[in-house]
Amino acid sequence: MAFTEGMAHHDPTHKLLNEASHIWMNGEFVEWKNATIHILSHAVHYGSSIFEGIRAYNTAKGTAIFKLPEHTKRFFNSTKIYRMKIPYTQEEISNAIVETIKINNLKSCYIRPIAYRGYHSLGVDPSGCSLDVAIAVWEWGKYLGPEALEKGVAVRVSSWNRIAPNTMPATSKAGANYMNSQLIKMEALIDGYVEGIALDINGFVSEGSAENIFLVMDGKIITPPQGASILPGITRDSIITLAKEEGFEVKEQFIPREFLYIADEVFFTGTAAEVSPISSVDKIPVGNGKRGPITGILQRKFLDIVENGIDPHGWLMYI
Ligand code: PPE
Repeated sequence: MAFTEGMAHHDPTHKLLNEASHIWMNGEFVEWKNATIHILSHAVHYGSSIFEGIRAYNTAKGTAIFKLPEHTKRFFNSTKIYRMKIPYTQEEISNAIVETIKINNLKSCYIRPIAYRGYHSLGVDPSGCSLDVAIAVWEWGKYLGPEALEKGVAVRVSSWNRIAPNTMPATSKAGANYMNSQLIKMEALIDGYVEGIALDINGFVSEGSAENIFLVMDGKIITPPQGASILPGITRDSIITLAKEEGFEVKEQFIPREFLYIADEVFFTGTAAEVSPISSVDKIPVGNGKRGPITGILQRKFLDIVENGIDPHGWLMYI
């Protein structure tokens, strides 16, 4: 019996990739099926890859990428932490992303830039290995299921902690971090939940396997600080800005686990997950178990930008 049995059943997003036509690899477009690497590439053995997740939306005013400069910046920061040098400028990568969307003729898509240590020698020491870069795009639906944004998702607190600050840097979006995420996600799915919430090494709320988390308590919004082993989420940043503009108090603070059970509203943010309400934590309903009013307001604000192109901040880049 496969130890992953039951996951496909519970995971509403479990389906094959929607293949697009071309992938950008080291400056050239190759056909989707030919975008391969050698099995002895360093990244395959030691997790030495860095990636980004970006979305382009088919807004009412045309196709636009959400916060491209911020994602590109984080991509470069993530590599710098690991002493990796991307052999392109941020501008070249941004341009390549735009070109990749164009050549694939997609109106909306998920964008996956990845930098990885390539084929040279094996052994932990990566010196000598190339740093290869690829950019893929594909159509990706609602990450936590078709009804997640409206109805919310049932989550559990993971028995796995998030990576500790002195083990692997959470600020870097490294492929290797997602081994921890996979443990969190698989455990949740096998137990019938849609997602897991990891606590940090000190027992405070950290984040989901691939989402940041927010709580609403007595009209105030709180979210874990950078020190709680979170990825500095770009959607998280956007939601903090939007919430403050709406007049809400937003505090970044360490959050004890039990706040998840007594909060009026809890929601996830992420590029893939967007703004997704959490309906229950460990089977304890959040509020009345439905999307809360403040989550609703912030979700609407976010969707107004990416769907309707109402973009006073200039977060969209039309292509
Ligand atoms: N935390 C983690 C661990 C994380 O992976 C993401 C994004 C976030 C927070 C939210 O960050 P941001 O997208 O900048 O708002 N996760 C990406 C990968 C998902 C995947 O399954 O792959 C994403 O949402 O694109």
